[in-house]
Amino acid sequence: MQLHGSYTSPYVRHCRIALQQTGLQHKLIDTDYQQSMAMSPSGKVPFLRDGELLLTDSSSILRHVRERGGQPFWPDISDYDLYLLASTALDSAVNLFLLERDGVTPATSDYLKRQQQRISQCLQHMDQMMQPQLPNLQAPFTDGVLRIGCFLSWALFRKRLSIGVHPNLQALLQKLDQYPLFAATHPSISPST
Ligand SMILES: N[C@@H](CCC(=O)N[C@@H](CS)C(=O)NCC(=O)O)C(=O)O
Repeated sequence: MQLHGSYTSPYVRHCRIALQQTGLQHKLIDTDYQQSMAMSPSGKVPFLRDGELLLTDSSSILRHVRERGGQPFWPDISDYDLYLLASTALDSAVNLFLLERDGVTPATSDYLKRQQQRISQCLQHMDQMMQPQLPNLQAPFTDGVLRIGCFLSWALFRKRLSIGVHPNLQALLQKLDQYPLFAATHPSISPST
């Protein structure tokens, strides 16, 4: 299997962790925006090639990897919802980040203000949802928890949020940071560093 992506992408990170957890043979191919636009219809990373199969989204990649690895894929509906909520917040945060690079900010767009509000509300909800689960959180972690962790870690790396106001999410990230597969895929770590 060939996973195309960048070392900083939180979506790619989640797929890399799942691939490591299953022990399936794979190769990560560093792919930039220009290459992904030419090689995948969505023009986004990650995308995965497995023989003839092309998968263009981290969700289908995760399902494929878990199924091939004989691991359960979202057996719990609340965990699935957390995964989707974290992905919604992450999509909005990446969107704001990339637009800001082009000089477009919420100051001039009501839609982008809504994106900001969406991220805050998702964070608040995830923080509440995590409180009762915290004592039982342990490796290898669910896909919902891994997605929240990949989102938070990326957002902190890019200085998109301060986590102090979300103590349960902070505790979740601390636990994940002690998990070797999570720690080894931090966005600051690329093959050249
Ligand atoms: N729904 C996609 C989102 C992937 C995504 O947004 N990837 C970003 C990198 S972190 C990207 O390639 N963005 C390129 C662009 O928006 O032009 C997934 O889950 O794989």
